[in-house]
Order: sequence, then C-alpha cells, then structure tokens
Amino acid sequence: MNINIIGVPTFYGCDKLGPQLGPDKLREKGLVSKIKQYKHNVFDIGNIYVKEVNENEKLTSNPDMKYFETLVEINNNLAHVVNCSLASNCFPLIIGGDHSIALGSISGVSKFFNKKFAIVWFDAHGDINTFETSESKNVHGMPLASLMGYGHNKLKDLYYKDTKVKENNVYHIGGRDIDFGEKEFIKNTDMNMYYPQDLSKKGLDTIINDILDSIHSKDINAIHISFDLDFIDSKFVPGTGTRVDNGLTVNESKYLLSELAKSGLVKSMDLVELNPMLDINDTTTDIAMDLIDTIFKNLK
Ligand code: 5AB
Ligand code: MN
Ligand code: MN
Ligand code: MN
Repeated sequence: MNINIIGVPTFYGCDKLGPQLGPDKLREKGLVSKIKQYKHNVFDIGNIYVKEVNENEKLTSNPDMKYFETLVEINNNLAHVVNCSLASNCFPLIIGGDHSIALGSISGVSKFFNKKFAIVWFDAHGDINTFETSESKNVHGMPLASLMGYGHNKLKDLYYKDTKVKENNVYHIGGRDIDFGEKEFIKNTDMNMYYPQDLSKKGLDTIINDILDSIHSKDINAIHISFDLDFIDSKFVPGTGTRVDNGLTVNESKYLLSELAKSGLVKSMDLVELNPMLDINDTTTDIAMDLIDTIFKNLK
C-alpha cells in the first residue's frame, strides 16, 4: 500500500506546549522505516504549516475559542492535503499535534468518500463540546461535535459547506471523562458510545465485532481511525496532556486496532496528543510507535 505521513505540529487546540513536537519526535524514532518494513511505499510529505501566534493574542480572533482563526487555517490546509492523498491512492497517516487536527483530517476524508465512511474515535474524552458548552475554550475538546454539524459555522463548514459525518456512523470508544454539556448532548445523539465498562463487561472481541458488523451493514466504504493517546490508561502514558484513569492497556488497544486493520476498511488514521515534553524516557513515544506498527502490520 502507498502511505503518506502528514505531520501537524500544533498545540493551539490544547493550549499546552508539547504536542507540536509530536511529528518530528516520531520521525526521529524511525517512523518511516517502521512502516516500510511491512512492504508499504512510504511518502513522508512533511508538516502542515503552522503560523506563529503570540500567547497573548490567542483569544483575539474569537473570545470563545483559543487560536480560532489559525486553527481554521491549519485544518483547512490539512483537509486538502488529506483529500489529495486519498485521491492519489494513498493512506494518509496524520500525526499530531493535539486532537483539534481531526477537524481537518476528517473533513478531507469526508469529501473524498462523499460522507460514506465511519469514524472509530478512541478517547477518554467526548470531544463533543461546542463553544457554548466548553469551559476550557480549547478546540481539541470540540472536533467531533463540529464534524457532526454542531458549533461554530466556520468549524462545521470547514473545507466544504456541510456536515461531515452522520452521527450514527461515529463509533466512540473509551469515554470516561465526559463533561456535563457533553453528557446532555449524548442523550439526544445517534452516535455509538462504548464506555470502558461496556468493554470489560462484554469483552473486547464482542465490542469490536459489533462495531464491524454494524459498519458492514451500512453503505460504507471506509473507516477513519482517530486515536487519542489518552484512550490508554493514565499510568501507561505520561507523555500526553489530559490523562485519565480507568483506561485500557496498551495490549488491549493494539488488539482493537489490529482487528480494525484486518477488516480491510481502514483507509486513514490520526494519531494525536503525543506530548514529548511530558514524556518520561520516551515511554509514550514508544507506545505510539507500537500502535502504528500494529496498524501497518495488519493493514489489508
Ligand atoms: B482531547 C475537556 N473536555 O473540553 C475540554 O484530549 C477536555 O482531545 C478535552 O480528548 C480533552 O476542555 C480533549 C475538559
Ligand atoms: Mn481527543
Ligand atoms: Mn482525550
Ligand atoms: Mn488530550
């Protein structure tokens, strides 16, 4: 398979320094050769341009969302690069950066597949805030809401003017730190939520088979994986910014990713929220590499 590596070196969505170092950190660790060992052709197309914004100007463009205009710009460019990557028969692997970049990556995926795709979103958080419900004003807590058509017009209509994904085509796994406003949203949404207690009660194999059966029963051509490293239990991932207890282990995460990859439907992926400045002895970087290894070893 042809693989594109696309780095998005930004921390603007989380407002905490560190994630901007993620893409180059993984490259230094041998990202390209890791993927090449499975006989893929790898084209590392570099990093998306991230404009410098002064810390004291972060609320200038919008008082409700930090670094708003710059994030719109970054994500619009990213969406186009991802769309072009898919159009040239490549698998875009988008490396963050914080999770706000899923807005751009998935908008590009949505345009290419004409919305006939599913998202499998691995995360301790909902990421379904809008500027109205978010207390932090951090855009990395909002991408999924915007993709489903909620929130600010400039986020909803990023790259092309429409909702990017049907709520029922979103499969969210691992949520355990969901804000009040997000819980209210979930009550009325059609998105599919799988909480840690569902995973332990039903078993990982049952859940992943349920998800794949559900996707197979729809008119869907592709799965996009959006993997936030805080999906994994806090004790294993010191190098991510918003850690939460009661998450899964690395091996459990690898199992879920390998089953998805083997389905033959995975066509694109984000790996986000690696923070090398918080990491201890590259523990979290090594886990990120291991997850990537799992995907490209099993990709069909
Ligand atoms: B992440 C919080 N819900 O909106 C907010 O890491 C955290 O991309 C968001 O999942 C975490 O600020 C965003 C409290
Ligand atoms: Mn997230
Ligand atoms: Mn998260
Ligand atoms: Mn996070």
